[in-house]
Amino acid sequence: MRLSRYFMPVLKETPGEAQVISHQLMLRAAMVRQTSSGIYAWLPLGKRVLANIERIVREEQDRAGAIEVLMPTIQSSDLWKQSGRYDAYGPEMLRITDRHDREMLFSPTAEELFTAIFQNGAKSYRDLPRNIYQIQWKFRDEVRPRFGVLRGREFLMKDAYSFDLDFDGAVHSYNRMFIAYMRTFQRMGLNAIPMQADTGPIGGDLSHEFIVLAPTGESDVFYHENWLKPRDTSTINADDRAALAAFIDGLNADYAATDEKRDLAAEAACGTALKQSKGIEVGQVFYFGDKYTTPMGVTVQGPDGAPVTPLMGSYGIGVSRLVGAIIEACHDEAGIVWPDAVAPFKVALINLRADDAACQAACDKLYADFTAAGVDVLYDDRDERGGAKFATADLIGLPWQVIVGPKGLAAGIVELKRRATGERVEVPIEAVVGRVG
Ligand code: 5CA
Repeated sequence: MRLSRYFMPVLKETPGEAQVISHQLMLRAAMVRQTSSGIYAWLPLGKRVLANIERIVREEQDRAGAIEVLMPTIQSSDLWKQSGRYDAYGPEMLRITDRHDREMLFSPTAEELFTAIFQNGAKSYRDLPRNIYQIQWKFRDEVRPRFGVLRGREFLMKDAYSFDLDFDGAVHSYNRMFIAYMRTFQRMGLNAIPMQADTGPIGGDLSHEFIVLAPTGESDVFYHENWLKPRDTSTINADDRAALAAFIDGLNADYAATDEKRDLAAEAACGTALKQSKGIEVGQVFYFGDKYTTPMGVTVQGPDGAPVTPLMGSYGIGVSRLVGAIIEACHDEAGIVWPDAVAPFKVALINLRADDAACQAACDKLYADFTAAGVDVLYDDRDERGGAKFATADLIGLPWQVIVGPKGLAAGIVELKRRATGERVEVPIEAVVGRVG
């Protein structure tokens, strides 16, 4: 993409409305604009990051055996009355009346709808276990939307729902999602710690929140310092029930709990290894058995012909919240420092002298070569001072900067800068695509 033809209205000043660094940087880097309280328009750069996060979430869900669907955002109130949540959900639910005076709502979560769709398609024990998910916008009329996309009213969520025949199967489904979450967040460069958590309006008796430590986080969390080291999940075979359960038990042996679930005896046992900090909840997994299937009358025919009530779990990831959470974890004074896996482009190609024919020709060729090699490049071909281009490149935080100026070019050299370390090396112009590709 040529910057001269892109839509990236970066801001020089930090907008006064933004209190936390991720929100400030997302506004300055032209990733989002607020259109109403807690509701955001995603500009091109933000949209690309969102799509990268979505892709990683989708790949790990698919790998864990979950099946993607897409449900509507607007739902009828009928199912919610059946489950008993229509009144219980309270003012966070955005209620809408259609022209025929029917009560509708904008989905804040989708247990009821997934349960109904599943009921409609699953008849026998052979149709279980299944885990069905979507990546879809949700709306919660939060009392205090704040910190940009970290607590929005409209936000993008991955929500998955598992259906099992028995408790052991349901725990295995929970464990599969647990390990998929560890892998998902690790791929984004995050250390998200699974913590025992309260279940709130979703319900149930078993739940973990996945928390990224950050001073700006809204959750107070308590954990054993072992959690500060990332865990290797690469060798776990998620199809092996016993091995997976043993691995997760091993992880949970290290204490980690949110404020509501503190265990003072377990904390005392941690001694000086106990840590306390703030964190951002990027995902949550729940097991709630028949909380929805029983009131909604869902059964399938069991192996012996008798009806069985499926047991359920649900599993959420805050896809749009992750954009902010990653920036909270990955930035410096100059701007964002994207982990490679989610960066909106891999390379910023900076022409220091747009008015110099040789520089322009060399940059045009590099742009074509990167593109041909399948590397996403944002080419700063604007007629601007070098200083302004460097500042923009640092602000938007692409992993690599390729800097082309007349002096180096005369010697066949360009500069390659790694954004994360600031390290700069001189590279022969014909070698640079291979160095980052
Ligand atoms: N149905 C369940 C799981 S599918 C559910 O709704 N879980 S949740 O309430 O924990 O939400 C899932 C994830 O969405 C959270 O972990 C959080 O990362 C994200 N999320 C929740 N509320 C907001 C919000 N107001 N703004 C941005 N992200 C949010």
